[in-house]
Amino acid sequence: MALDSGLALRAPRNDGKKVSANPHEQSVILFPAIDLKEGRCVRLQQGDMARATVFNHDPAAQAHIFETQGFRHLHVVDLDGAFAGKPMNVTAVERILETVGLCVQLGGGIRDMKTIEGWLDKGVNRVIIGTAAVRDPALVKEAARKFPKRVAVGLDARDGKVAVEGWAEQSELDVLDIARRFEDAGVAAIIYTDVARDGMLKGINWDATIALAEAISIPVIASGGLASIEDVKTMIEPRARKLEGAIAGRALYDGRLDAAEALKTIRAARGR
Ligand code: AMZ
Repeated sequence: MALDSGLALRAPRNDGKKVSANPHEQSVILFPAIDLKEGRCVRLQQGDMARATVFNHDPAAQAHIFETQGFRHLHVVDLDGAFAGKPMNVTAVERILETVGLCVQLGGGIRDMKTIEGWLDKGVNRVIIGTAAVRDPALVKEAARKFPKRVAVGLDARDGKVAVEGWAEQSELDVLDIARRFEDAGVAAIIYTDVARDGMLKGINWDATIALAEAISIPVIASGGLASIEDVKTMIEPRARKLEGAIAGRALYDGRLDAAEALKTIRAARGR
């Protein structure tokens, strides 16, 4: 199949949500996370590959567990890809896509148009671009133009400054400055991760995340440290109304966050 035409790409999966012109009318989304390292499903602490805990040797089986629990979305990160600058866990991602019908957003090592098109064509709903959003913003803008609603930007911050290359490199650039670059570019979401909290179960950095969401018009997804049902309750508070949702990793794997309770809490807030 020709990869140079957006029209040739497979249509995105239906995420089962009513499409609204006003994103704030939509309910928040809890994204369970699968981080891939050497074909396995792991969780890191503060992004450190040396502090990896393997939670499942079969990422597709893990994706199936999340689907069975009632999730409709899935956040997948190719960790080796984020460090290498190119996709590394291709087979594992393909198996996930074949196994579940979830709406998959994928990041890690997506740094050029060919890779973006390749993943979208394979059935990824939304690609996440981190390092290239800092180094090559024109790529993000072009991709967002070509694939509306299917390109998200991942901004991973230490003390408000964006980290890149698997978080091994620290830039001097402010999260807000970078986010503003994409204000009118048609980017679907900004996924904001507090690196210091990631995998630490200390709770999401709500103040920083909400401040970012209030400062820009792009929907923001909170990530890093989601610890318990309390974070899910914060997600549905009025002060978090501009958030698209949040990502849950370790808390789901170690049972601190019960999937059924979390989804019930969100559904109740939605009023059905
Ligand atoms: O945990 C890490 N060290 C890490 C991580 N989770 N490093 C990068 N990432 C994720 C980002 C984003 O989703 O949160 O990888 C994606 C960015 O990859 P890239 O290759 O575009 O910078």
